[in-house]
Amino acid sequence: MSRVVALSGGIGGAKLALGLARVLAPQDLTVVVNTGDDFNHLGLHISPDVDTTLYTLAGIANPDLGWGRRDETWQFMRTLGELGGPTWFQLGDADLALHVARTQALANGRRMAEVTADLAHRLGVGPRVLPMSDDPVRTRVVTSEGELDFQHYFVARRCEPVVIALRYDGASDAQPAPGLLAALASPQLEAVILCPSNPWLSMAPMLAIPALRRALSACAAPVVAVSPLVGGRAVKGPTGKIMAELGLPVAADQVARYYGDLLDGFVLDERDRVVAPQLGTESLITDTLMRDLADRERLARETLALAARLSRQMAAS
Ligand code: FO1
Repeated sequence: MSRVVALSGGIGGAKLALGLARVLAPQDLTVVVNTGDDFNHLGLHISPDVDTTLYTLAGIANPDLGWGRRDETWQFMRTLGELGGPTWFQLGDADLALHVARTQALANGRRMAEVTADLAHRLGVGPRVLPMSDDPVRTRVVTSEGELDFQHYFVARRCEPVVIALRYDGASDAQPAPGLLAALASPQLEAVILCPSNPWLSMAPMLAIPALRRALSACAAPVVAVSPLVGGRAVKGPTGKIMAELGLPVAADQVARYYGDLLDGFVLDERDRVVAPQLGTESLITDTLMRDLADRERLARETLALAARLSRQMAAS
């Protein structure tokens, strides 16, 4: 059973997942990934956060885009455009092969967790990568222009519409992926890390799965979140914009407040130290910007050290 379970969504989360993968033995880490961004496009089942995580852990992620593969070619997309097909969602040639392989496996009745494990193995990814559920959950964005499915909001509309509310369709009926509840209840578990992903877009779909949220609440190991904001702003993506549109102050303590009583600890960026007193939980103040691999490993080590400190406190209390 894993010593560490990390919950991760998009690009920011995958960076810390890589840091954790480099400081832990493969068998000691399980990365649980959001699938609320999944959608069917061109007849393919596309699972962006899973693929970003797989590519990042495999060392083949596109360093510029943050999604898709490095050294990609675009013959398929170019030709599809010439044939009048939709090009708003860019699919590289090698990335396309993964979507076809996954779609084929799912069509043959294999479940998401099993397909993901097989892809991880073929890509040489050591840690276990688990989708949050085998069941469909879809993030829906209620905006001033009506309700949009996630990729239309995020990619087609570049997050411009004003967000009124977010929904996670299917979450209330979804079950955690096979093995996930056992991992969270395991006596070997030493820490649960909520990676620095957008809480409302990438973490919320996972926390909206009732049995998963209950298991996190009941977890004997410390649950530590890493702030996705630096200096009161998102490093990348719409976290700040969404917080403001939801009427929340764009400040790191609002993230800790959002996770609420799930948290035993919070890793706060030193540029946000002013909000530390409002966190309402144990915290570590450090440089959370992950500029390079060394930063990813350092932040992973510091986050695990906070969890270890909390474990000692919990054992002593
Ligand atoms: N994001 C974009 O902004 N534009 C794209 O064309 C795009 C294509 C794409 C293809 C595969 C994939 O796994 C991710 C892709 N993404 C694209 C990113 C994706 O929308 C986001 O990474 C997640 O859904 C949110 O983190």
